This record gives sequence, structure tokens and C-alpha cells, in this order.
Amino acid sequence: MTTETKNPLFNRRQLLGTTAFAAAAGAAGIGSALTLSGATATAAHAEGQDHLVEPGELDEYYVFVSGGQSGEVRVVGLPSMRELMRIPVYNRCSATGWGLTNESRKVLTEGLLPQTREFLATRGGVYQNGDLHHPHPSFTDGTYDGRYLFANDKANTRVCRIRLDVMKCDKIIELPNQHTVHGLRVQKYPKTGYVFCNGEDRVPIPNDGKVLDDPKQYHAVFTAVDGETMEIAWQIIVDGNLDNVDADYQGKYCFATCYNSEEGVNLPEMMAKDQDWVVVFNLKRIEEAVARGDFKKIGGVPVLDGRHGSAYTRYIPVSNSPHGINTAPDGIHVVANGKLSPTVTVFDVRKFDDLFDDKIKPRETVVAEPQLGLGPLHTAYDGRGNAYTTLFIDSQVCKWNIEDAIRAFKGEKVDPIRQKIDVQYQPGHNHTSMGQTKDADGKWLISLNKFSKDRYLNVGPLKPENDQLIDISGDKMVLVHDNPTFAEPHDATIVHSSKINPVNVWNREDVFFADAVAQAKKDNIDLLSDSQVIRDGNKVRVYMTSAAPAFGLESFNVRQGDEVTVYVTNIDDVEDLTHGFSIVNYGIQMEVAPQATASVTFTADKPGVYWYYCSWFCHAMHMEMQGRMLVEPKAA
Ligand code: K7E
Ligand code: CUA
Repeated sequence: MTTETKNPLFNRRQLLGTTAFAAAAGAAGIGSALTLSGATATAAHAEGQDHLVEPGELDEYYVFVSGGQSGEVRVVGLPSMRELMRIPVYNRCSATGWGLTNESRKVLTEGLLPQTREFLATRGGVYQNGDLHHPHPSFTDGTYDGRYLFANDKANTRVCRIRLDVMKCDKIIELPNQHTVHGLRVQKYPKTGYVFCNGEDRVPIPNDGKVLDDPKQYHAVFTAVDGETMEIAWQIIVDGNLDNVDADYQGKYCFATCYNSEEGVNLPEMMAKDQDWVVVFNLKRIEEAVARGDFKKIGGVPVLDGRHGSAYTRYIPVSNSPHGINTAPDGIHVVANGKLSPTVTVFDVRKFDDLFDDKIKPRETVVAEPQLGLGPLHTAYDGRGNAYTTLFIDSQVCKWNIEDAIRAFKGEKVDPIRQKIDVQYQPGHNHTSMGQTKDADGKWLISLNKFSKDRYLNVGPLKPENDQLIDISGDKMVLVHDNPTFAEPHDATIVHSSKINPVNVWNREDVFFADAVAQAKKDNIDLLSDSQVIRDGNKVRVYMTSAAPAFGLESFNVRQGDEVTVYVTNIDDVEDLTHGFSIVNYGIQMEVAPQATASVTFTADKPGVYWYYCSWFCHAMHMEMQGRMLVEPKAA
């Protein structure tokens, strides 16, 4: 091993530098002339669509933004870029009690594999972290249907589902056989349907320590989850590491970018070759194989072999280490983004039938390969035939025309690049309004930038990310707004507000707190009117209502060592009248929204007087909305 391989950062700089330098010569001519300088962009501000949402007015779009390593999803209004809500998923949330309440712990634990449950038994029973990159809403017939949002956890190999009617996560499952989930997208047609989950790292299957430093025996796995049941539909083993994924608009194929075709375990090995590939999955063939039993059952789920030579997959060579892959709203074109190459590769999905019938070679599905600039990572669309690709190294968004890129590929003298705009700085994903559906409307683009550097007041060594709003409704892109964000948006989806219809008040029949309702029924308690303590051996169930400004119980008694479950039901039927329940010095806190029941279980191991109070401001007498838990000492 050389000294260089021991210092991957140094090596990466070197590698990026080399690629960057090589590509710069080619891209510079196109880039500089069309780039709006910072000064020009500011001057052009007035040209942009009005992005200001006046006080009292509502935004036109919801944006579901990933919280990256914070583990949550954020709901943002567009064009104002105001943060509207945070939805805890893989994180713990002090405000809502996510990770503390029985309802959230059920979601966090019921989908874990048995061995993980065992692993977490001495660690509080739940993972404390997650890394949520890709939030994607469910589709029906090529556009959003407002039912669910799905997202990956790169850190602990999980997939979640968020109900968009209540904006709460209702399912989290852990994927067997897989090591990390990175790319996640959903089936667009006829509906979701499948949630496609890219396994990034390669590990032995099973990963039980019998195989260690023998990378030849490592595998990456691609998983299709059934979005309705949140069960694994099937898995398929592939060659290489999977990065990002997308699906077609016909319901026939999905496709993933792959890096590390070398199957190396360090950076120089992973970068050795000039080419990696895009792998295309044939959904019909896979479904038929599952139906006729042509799979191995591993970890309780059907696993197919999709490595080179498989009937279920095709591998299309592209330049080394491609990153994002994005289907255009025309339903025909798919763009794989070069990352280390200054190019993007455009496929025509109509050619995939012939590819699988071996009538054409893999590269014959490529219809364009424009050179855009340095570090192309992700591409978005305006529904008018234009694509917008982030250039990570150049800190730009490049607008280019798909048809012109196809003509140029055929040898015509035409420049597909329409404009480059500077963004601040180093963009990862970018997104257009409704741009990941057939209803792309071409009004707005957000560029999710990894570095903000000097764009905001200095907040110390850790800086915010910078999400920028760009008006794409006219011929020219115009930067209109900077929005700082905390760790760390990767991906987002911009959904027209007409597609989402959340409720204001919980339905008492909701399954989210059905366990509490069932237990109350057994205890002969009417949650909407009764406040009562039920002792059941050393288990104590405390039922109380909350109605501004009072809990149904002024106090309750338990004994030291009791296992106590407190059920709080918010009987206020008023929009936005949320109560909370917090027990001082007991680490207990939960949100109880209108007409919800929330519950929490803990051991009363400290004797004494402990006040509980309402933690969400609800009334002029909110401070007085409190009571006492009296814990009798064991000796007494
Ligand atoms: Cu490009 Cu995880 Cu979608 Cu980050 S990924 S940028
Ligand atoms: Cu109830 Cu504050």
C-alpha cells in the first residue's frame, strides 16, 4: 500500500483535480460566456417572478425536504421558502416526543429485524440516528396522489413511510441482506406500488462474521418494497455499488447508477476504471421470476440474482462514478449524471425493450451525451424540453435543451446549453416545481447547495447549507432567494398544494393510536371523558383528558418501581389547539394534537413529587395547566 492510499482525502482532491483540469479545457468555452456573474444575477433580481408571499397569504407549493443526517423531513412552503413543519422520522424529537411515546416507539421498533432488536436491547431499544436523503411522495398515473411520502435511511438501512394526511411517519422497516439504502424513488405508473431502494455498500450475505476481508464474496442488493404493505416484495443482487435510482412512466423499468464496478474497498480501487454503468431492472421479468419461485429465500425475503448475464438486468456502460439519475417528464428520456465526467448520459426508455430482447447493444440506448461542466450531480426538468443540471465543482446550474443535445449527438452543429447560473456554493440536488412528475410546470427551481460560506451571518465553524430559489419561468434563470438550512438537505420534492390535503383534527378512529384505544376499552375507559388510574399488579395505567386549560387529573399516585403508562387524550376539538404532557425531572414529553391520544410508558423509579405540565402553549391559563405525580417510596 502506498502512502497515498492511506490518505483518501488527499487522493480524492488529486483525482477530482485531475478530472476537473482535463474537463475544464473542453467546458470553459461554453461555460464562461453564458454564465451570469454574481453582479448580473443581483441586477436581474427584479426580473424574477414575485416570490414574496405576503403576511396571511399561502404558498403555492409544498416542498418535502430531506433532513439528511438530522434524520427528519421538513415541510417548506414555496415560493416563500418558509419552513412550515418538521416531521421526525429517524431522529428523536424533544417537542413531539418522537422516540419517547409508545405510538412513535412502535413505528421505530416494529419493522426492525430480530437481530437488530437484540442489538438495540441494551441501547434504549431504538436507533438514535438516521441519514434521510431521498423523500419521495407516492404516485398514481404519473403524478402525486397525496397519500404517502417515502424516504431512505442511509445510516441504518431503513425505509420510512409518512402519511401526508396527518404528516406523521407511520411505518419504518429495516431491509434485510442490505448494507445502507442510498437512492430511493418510487414507481410512477400505474401507481406506488414499489418503493425502489438502492443498496450501496457491498457486504457478505449473511453478514455474520464468517466472511470478513474477502471482497469477492461481498454483494450489493437492490430492494423493491411494497408501498402499500411496507413489506419487501423482492430483492436482487447486482454487480457494483448502487448510487441513485429512478423509475419510468410506463411501469416497466427502473434504473440505478452504479459506481465501483471495480468492486474495490478503497478509493484508488474504486476509481481504477474509466467506466462504470447504469443498471436497468426489468420489472415484469422479475415479477414473473418471483411468481414461479426462481429465487432464493434469504433473511425471509425472495432474493434474485441480477448480476451480469441475468435476464432481469442490463448493464449500460457510462463514465466512471455516475451519481444522480432522473427521468424527464416527457416519459421518454432518462439522464444519468457524470459526477467525475463533465457529461451527462441521456437514455431513451423506449429502447429498453430491444435491449432486453438483445436486439441492440447497451450503448445503443444512449441518445445524447452533452458536456455541461464540472461535477454534474443531479438533473431537474421544466416540462418544456429543458433540463437543469447541478455542477458541483463549478458551483453552477446548467440549463440545457434535451432535443438539441440529441441533435448534437447525431453530429449536428448545435449547442444544447442555454444558460449557466452561479449558485452559492457546490450544489447537490436541484428540483423543479412538479418536475419529477408528468405535470412538471416549469415555474421554480431550488438548488440545494452544500456550502453557504459567506452568504449568512457567521454562526461559527459549522455553517448552514444554502437552498436557493431560482425563477425558471422565463427564458433566463433568475436567482431570487437564499434560504439557510440545517443539516442537511440532499433531495426534495416540490408538490403543488392542490395535491395534498392534510386534516386539521385527528379522527378518533385513527390507527396511529389504536393500541391506546384498545387498551382503554379493556380497562372500560372512555378516553374522551374518563380520567382514572387503573392498577394492574405493578403496572399502572393513568388515563387523563386534556382540555384547555386543565388535565383530567390534578394528581395521581404511583409506587416506586411501578411501570407507569400515561394516556393523555386531547378532547379539544379546535383547530391548532395542541396540548403537551411533560413530567419534570422524569424525561417525559409528548405532543397531543386535537382529538389525539398519546401515551408514554416509564418506570417510576424515583420517589417524590413530580409536577407534570402542558408543554404546548394552549390557553391564557396554559402555565396553570399542570398536576402532580406522587411517587410513594418503596419502604412506605
Ligand atoms: Cu446526491 Cu444522497 Cu441524492 Cu446527496 S445524494 S447530493
Ligand atoms: Cu394545554 Cu398548554
